[in-house]
Amino acid sequence: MRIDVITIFPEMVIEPLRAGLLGKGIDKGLLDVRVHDLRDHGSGKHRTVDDRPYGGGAGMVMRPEPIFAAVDALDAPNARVILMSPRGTRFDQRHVERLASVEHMILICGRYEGVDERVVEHLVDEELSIGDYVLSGGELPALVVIEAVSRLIPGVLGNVESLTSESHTDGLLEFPQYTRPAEYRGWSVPEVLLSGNHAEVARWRTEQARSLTQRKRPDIMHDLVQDE
Ligand code: JF5
Repeated sequence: MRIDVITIFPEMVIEPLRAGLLGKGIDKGLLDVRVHDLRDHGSGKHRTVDDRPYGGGAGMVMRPEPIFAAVDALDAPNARVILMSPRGTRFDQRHVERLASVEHMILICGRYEGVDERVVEHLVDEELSIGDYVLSGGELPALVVIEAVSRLIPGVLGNVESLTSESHTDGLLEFPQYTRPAEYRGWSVPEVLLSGNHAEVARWRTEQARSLTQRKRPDIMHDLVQDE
């Protein structure tokens, strides 16, 4: 998989990519992430990428020319062009699974008050939001997309087993986990987990996952029942 990121803060994206299993996956060549400075396509001495909004108002808007030029320079007519933006559709594990089979994606990180609408209309295939809160730019959202998608690339995750039982893969939250000691400050690990009865353990975990999801994320539970 190839991912190109277009941003005015390349260092904000490059550094976090080096950490952990994602960094190892990149080192191994399992995915190819390239980060590009939008200012390379900016205008004038200050390599300007924004301008004042037509119609007036506070703040600045990202100009179309640098963004189109940055995407054109990648010479990738078949790549999926994604804009990280608070007005996009909410990014969830279904998006992750779909994007995991995309060969090449280009992530554009918005900044300022927004992006010229012609970029959205004529360049972008998809707008994604990671949630309903205000951020200064799409850089952290782009990292969220990269991390979530790269985990599904074979070999990026060390332990394949941990993938299959993970939260949100079967739609339920993960059951509670415990490790040693069996008693800590008087708080005991549930007896069943020490029993060695694997069938009992499996039953307990399934029930815990269901009740936890019902209690903490009734919205997910509702979606699951709808899909059945
Ligand atoms: C942003 C204009 C982008 O990209 C985001 C975002 C994604 N999910 N939630 C927020 O915000 C940054 C700001 C202004 C485009």
